[in-house]
Amino acid sequence: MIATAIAHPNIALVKYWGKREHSLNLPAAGSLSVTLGPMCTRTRVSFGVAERDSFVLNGIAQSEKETARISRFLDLIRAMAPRAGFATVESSNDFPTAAGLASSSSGFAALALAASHAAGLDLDHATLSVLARRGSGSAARSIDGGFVRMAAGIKLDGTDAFATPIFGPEHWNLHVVIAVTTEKSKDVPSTDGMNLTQRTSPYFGAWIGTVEPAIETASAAIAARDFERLAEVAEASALQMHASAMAAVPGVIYFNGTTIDVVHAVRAMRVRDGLPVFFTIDAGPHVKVFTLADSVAEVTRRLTEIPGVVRTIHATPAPAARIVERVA
Ligand code: 2P0
Repeated sequence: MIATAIAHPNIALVKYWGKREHSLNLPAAGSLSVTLGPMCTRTRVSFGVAERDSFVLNGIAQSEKETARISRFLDLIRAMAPRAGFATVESSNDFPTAAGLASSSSGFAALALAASHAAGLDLDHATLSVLARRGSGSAARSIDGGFVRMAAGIKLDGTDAFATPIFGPEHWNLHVVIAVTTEKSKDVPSTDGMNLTQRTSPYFGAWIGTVEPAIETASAAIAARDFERLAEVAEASALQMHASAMAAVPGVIYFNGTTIDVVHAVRAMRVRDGLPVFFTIDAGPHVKVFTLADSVAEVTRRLTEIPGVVRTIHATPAPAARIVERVA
């Protein structure tokens, strides 16, 4: 069987940074995100036609190391569908990896959906989100569209650590302008950065304590379409996450000089000029700037003028991951 799935990346408004268990990839706390398009990952999986797993990304056959990560993930599918043999996986992102949009989020969401369908499995929503989480924590959230809440869960087997959509993409016409501050890919992979933070940062416990209250505040702000309230809680979550990472030994610093310049420019736009705008920053130097429809052109113009901003990418809330081709 062959199946092709599409999934969109997501950006967290309340961040995930730390694990309560490593082998099942269980988050230490919840998170809250918005799934964004039009950018997406498209992944085609066929089982049973090859003598080993193969993985082609953006037209390029991937190394043994990259393919091994995919094989370990496919083993989870094969454990549920023993008749599924080796797989051929072809995936493409229609956005650059260096854009700072977590390609692992859309990547493992698309792979979980395509591979489970190709193996003849019809998994329920929670099981699919749990499966995507095994590939990458943020991928659990890209199974859903719109505004999404991820639960940390308390069970040892991780069956309660999955994402749930809280509002569809149509609920709030938020816009995101990503200020790309370098074309280089990041130095410290997020898994390594969060593990080092958890092991060595004296602020890690304090960071974890901020997460659940921030999720409650952000959910209420999204429900009420209260931009100012969301701005406050989202900027705080991003800075608190980075503060805990910077306090690791050695400190994990994802910002470059332009990152800081963009942060100050966003603050000036909001406080001095009254524009609806706030920032968030992930495990890389780019700044994701949220705004509303009427201000997209002005915000984009101002971000583009900042020295060091290489280009901008525009995104809006997008739908859930979906199957687009199925061949028996
Ligand atoms: C997030 N990030 O909530 C946070 C904020 C980056 C900064 O989720 O170890 O690639 O594979 O579960 O999902 C990136 O981490 O980590 C991430 P793993 P993942 O979006």
